[in-house]
Amino acid sequence: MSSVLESQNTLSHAHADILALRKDFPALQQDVYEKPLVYLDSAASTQRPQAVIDAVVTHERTNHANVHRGVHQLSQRSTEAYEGAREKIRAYINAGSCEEIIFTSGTTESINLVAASLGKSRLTDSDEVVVTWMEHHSNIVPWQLICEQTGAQLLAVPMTPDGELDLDEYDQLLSDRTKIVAVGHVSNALGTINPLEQIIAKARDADALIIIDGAQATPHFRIDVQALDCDFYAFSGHKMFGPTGIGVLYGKSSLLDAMPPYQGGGEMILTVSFKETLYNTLPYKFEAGTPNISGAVGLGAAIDYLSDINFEALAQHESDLLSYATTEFIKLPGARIIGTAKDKASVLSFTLGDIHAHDLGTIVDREGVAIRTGHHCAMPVMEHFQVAATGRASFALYNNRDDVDRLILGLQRALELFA
Ligand code: C6P
Repeated sequence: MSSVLESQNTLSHAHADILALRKDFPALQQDVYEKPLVYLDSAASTQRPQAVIDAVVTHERTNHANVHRGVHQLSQRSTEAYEGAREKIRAYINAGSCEEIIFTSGTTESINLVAASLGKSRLTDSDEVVVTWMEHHSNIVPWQLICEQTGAQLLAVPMTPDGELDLDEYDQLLSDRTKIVAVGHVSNALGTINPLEQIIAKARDADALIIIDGAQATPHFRIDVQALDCDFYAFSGHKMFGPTGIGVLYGKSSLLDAMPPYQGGGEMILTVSFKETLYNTLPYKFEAGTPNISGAVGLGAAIDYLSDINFEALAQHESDLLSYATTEFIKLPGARIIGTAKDKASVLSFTLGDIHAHDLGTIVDREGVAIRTGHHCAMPVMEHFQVAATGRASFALYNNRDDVDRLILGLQRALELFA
């Protein structure tokens, strides 16, 4: 009994620590329209803690030079910082080696890299690629492009009315023609958390490679790529408290080694001649040109920041926010939640009567509350739910119940205006 109490006390202490994190984010300390800013658009991009801002500024002020190219002091410092960030990311997601961590500009580029390189080398017109109706366009269009080029077929797993993947249909779609399964960990438009263990196990049974779009998972969960046993995992720095223009593709080294380069240029080669060009070793084979060095350093600092967080307390905090927001939202007349999966990350996607989502967004913005409105780059999701657009409030570690109250007040204001 006392150990249960002890662990509850530890958790409530850790929860208090989560609530205290808000002060680390300078952008959240400002007013907009003379009201304190409430930022509920973290699924589009999270705010950055001071530690990340400081790391980027320090790098730009004192350590900037190109990486891997110079013998001089600044180039060495810059290379150390850049490679240091790679090692932090490797350790954080438990990848086997730094060869498996490719820096990209973000999730979009990571998926395009796999689709172009793996697709070109592996797909034929008798093969199939399986995605889902829940995907962000970044995990649909790159596959459409490579299927057009190779003649492979693109199939999509449908959703249930709640916005969960229909796993029976997934079973039906898998066959010995399936070469690649590409699926999101968490839906940006619905918040649905997909049962990756089952999805990956079924892909393995079909002998298909599996790539996970983790853009919306990394701000909420600690990822262990070896425990997941996925082949590729893609994510973006700016959705996990790091800078924009930097992201990661994790890939198993045996697969990356066998894949052709994605882009040609400096850094990705060992030797170049008109007779023969030899490509660099991993991960550099996939990092053509001068990379986003301070972006990588900033992402390394975001990883340091996340490493200090108690993820059990964070999960409890975000689940409390989502259930409070859901309870308060459905009291409003005309409230409809889009996406009611059993397992959801802290995303509330909704419509309110006949009020257009863009009007809702504009009105709540005037009340100091930032939400996203539109199709969220997930048009098949909108088609499934037969809506043109939704309003989306997405919560991160720095939000609290007061933020939810301000959102509800803003939505009440919209109802008054449209009454
Ligand atoms: N979703 C949103 O508001 P980039 O732009 O490459 O960092 O991430 C693309 C991307 C890929 N997959 C998922 C699941 C995503 O949510 C996103 C970005 C933002 O929902 C912008 S559309």
